[in-house]
Amino acid sequence: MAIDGKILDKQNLKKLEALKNPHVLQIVEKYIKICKPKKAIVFSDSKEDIAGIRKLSVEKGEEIALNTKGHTIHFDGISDLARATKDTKILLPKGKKLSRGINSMDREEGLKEVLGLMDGIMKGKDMLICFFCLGPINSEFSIPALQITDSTYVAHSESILYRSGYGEFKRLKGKNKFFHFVHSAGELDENNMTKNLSKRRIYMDLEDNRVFTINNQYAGNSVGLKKLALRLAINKANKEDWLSEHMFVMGVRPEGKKRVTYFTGAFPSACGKTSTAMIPGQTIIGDDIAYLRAGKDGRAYAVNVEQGMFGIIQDINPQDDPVIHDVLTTPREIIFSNVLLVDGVPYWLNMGKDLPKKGINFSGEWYEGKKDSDGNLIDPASKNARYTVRISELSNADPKADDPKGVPVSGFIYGGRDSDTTVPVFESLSWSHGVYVGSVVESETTAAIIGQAGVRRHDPMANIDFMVVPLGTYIKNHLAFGERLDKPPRIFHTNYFLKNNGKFLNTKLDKKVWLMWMEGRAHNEFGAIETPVGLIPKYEDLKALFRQIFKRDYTKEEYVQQFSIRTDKLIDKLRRVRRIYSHEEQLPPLFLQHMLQEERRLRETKEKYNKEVISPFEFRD
Ligand code: SPV
Ligand code: MN
Repeated sequence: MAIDGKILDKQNLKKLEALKNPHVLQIVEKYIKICKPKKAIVFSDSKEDIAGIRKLSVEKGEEIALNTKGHTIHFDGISDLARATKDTKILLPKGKKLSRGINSMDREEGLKEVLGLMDGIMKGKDMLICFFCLGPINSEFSIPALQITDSTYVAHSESILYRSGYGEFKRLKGKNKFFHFVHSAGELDENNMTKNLSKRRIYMDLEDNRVFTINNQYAGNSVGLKKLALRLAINKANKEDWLSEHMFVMGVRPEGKKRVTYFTGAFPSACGKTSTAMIPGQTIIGDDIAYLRAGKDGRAYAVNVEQGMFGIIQDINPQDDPVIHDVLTTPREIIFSNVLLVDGVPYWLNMGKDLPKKGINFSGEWYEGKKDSDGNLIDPASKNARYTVRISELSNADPKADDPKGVPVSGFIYGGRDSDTTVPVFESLSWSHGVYVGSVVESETTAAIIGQAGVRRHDPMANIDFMVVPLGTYIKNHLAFGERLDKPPRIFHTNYFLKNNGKFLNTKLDKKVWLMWMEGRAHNEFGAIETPVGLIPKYEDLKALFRQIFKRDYTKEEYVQQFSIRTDKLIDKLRRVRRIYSHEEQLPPLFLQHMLQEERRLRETKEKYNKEVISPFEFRD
């Protein structure tokens, strides 16, 4: 091989050659030539290699060791605290088209630009070459992934978040069936934060199953296997009849019943996804990304693509999230990112105690009252500050978390952040209606994406940011997936954020009741009331569940406030969604039919009852 022995020494070369994969060698050779690192280091799946990544990250200063054993902290920099959607583009070959609003550019042009910017980008740095596996190893779901990066933080995060894939690459027997990711944090400042943010680029090349991402550190942009691989997998899944989704996977375990019912759930960022997967008494398989395939028994099977969590830390306190709080405050391998650091201790927003008035954060030295260059006050910790930890560290990890077969899924849950339109929980009328329900998810934006917070945004299946195929194709694939199954999952929709006069109508804990109602529905244990938008719970069932779970009264007034059907608001939402879909070519007729039928049902209902807000009790006759 034509790689300079000073850059890739014999020992490292041996590890690469042991994979017996010419494609891997070619890729490494190519990017050593382009990025010009000082040295290239190959990481295998040995314990020493994996532990070595963490050690290197602390030595290089990309992470700082904290007082608690195993804990480290990393900062991304003030303008790199979330996913950079504007800088993220799909490289489109000539003649191909995507849905409106999906950021793309000509493939040839994009490749030329990004490869140009990558010229010498690793000068003076080490190139880290790591092998991971998306999904459990040695399974129908496995996709091997090669990560090339100059960031020890990225490599370390991936060693926590993903299963080691060195063995998977050996199992490839020389084939090129893997994804690859080339990342560089670019030049770093004195605090080890990316300097050249104006040259931040995140370019997806679907043709070659590869992604280039440069001049960034925030994991949603830099960690190839997370949202970058999700995009490549959506493309692959849509060609191969399976699903790649922005979904948690969890085991629901109703008290007193000896059973577990698996659910997956898709929610836009910061809309209660992780907190649903972490509801006390249940078990978690994954909190962010799932692959789903049709099993031989006619059911849908899901795996967690990851093995760790990159969770939002804001609001985690001993009362609301006891399990995670305990994990975050005891010794184990954890990376904290973009929290406040004071004397070796991490602090985050709403952690249940007062925060110090000065320390180190993503802006460097921080003190209360510090302002950014636009004159806005800088928070002590980012609203999108996160923790990275292995799921196996959690006491509620599901025993089937790594099962190569996956788990059979009984229900999908879609949810958004909606203050005034949809009820807290409902079930779709059928699989195809459920696909429609998922496709019209809307959410008020949050801090997980750079830009304005609080704007209503259409986010089909909470997957819009990662949509690399036309929406019509994606929806068609969903419809077909369910049609192939004898027992498709039931599809539910939740909204934890309904308000009245600015006040939330539900507590954070209420979602456990909705979850148990959905679980019961999956076993035909509860009836439901049919409304124009879907099936809603009966008062008696919720009353009994609130009593059983929280030992509290659930009043008829609460029920009416929460589960009334707001016809005008729902028609407004339909109008917004219809406008978006009117630009879409090749939408499946069945999907359009559901849209029209739902609007007709809403209008007829409004007319029949001669009012716009209809109490759930009125639907009973
Ligand atoms: C999300 O925002 O949906 C996340 C975090 O899970 S990120 O890695 O930024 O996508
Ligand atoms: Mn996510």
